[in-house]
Amino acid sequence: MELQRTLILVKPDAVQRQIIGRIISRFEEKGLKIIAAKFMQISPELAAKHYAAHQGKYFYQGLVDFMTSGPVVAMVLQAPRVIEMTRKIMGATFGCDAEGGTIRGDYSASRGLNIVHGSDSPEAAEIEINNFFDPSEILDYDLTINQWIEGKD
Ligand code: DAT
Ligand code: MG
Repeated sequence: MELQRTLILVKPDAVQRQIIGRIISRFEEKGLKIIAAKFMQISPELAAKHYAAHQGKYFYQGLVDFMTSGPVVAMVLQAPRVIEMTRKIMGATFGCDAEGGTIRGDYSASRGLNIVHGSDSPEAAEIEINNFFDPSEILDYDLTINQWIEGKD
């Protein structure tokens, strides 16, 4: 199957709550391959690019303020259908609505402070990954356990 990539951000609320490891573990435990990762501060310019689709909405300024309020962990994950899988693992947008068993359902009781970002389409993923990572930071190594995760179909 065709490989997909997605941009995942462990948001400032998760960093402050010291649950970075637990959030990354949700994706690792699923068997998804991390091909880039860094601890970084999002600038107002980068936040504006990343959330360009939400510019003008009532929550936009609060969202940018939140995302630039402290460091995040940015990652690129790669697998067939990784966007669909990560969106399911993350859960509904608002933590207060998200199902138990999802990251947001288990860790967020808020609307906007929802722990994690994941791209919502292949087109968005390509733009978002380019916004956050230089191609030299993406490492497409061989994960030998993949034969036991993806199978042959
Ligand atoms: P998602 O993060 O599930 O892709 P989104 O792209 O629609 O959701 O929105 C981006 C972020 O903005 C989301 O994670 C939380 C915040 N947000 C969205 N809609 C909001 C609203 N109505 N009120 C407050 N924050 C909102
Ligand atoms: Mg989104």
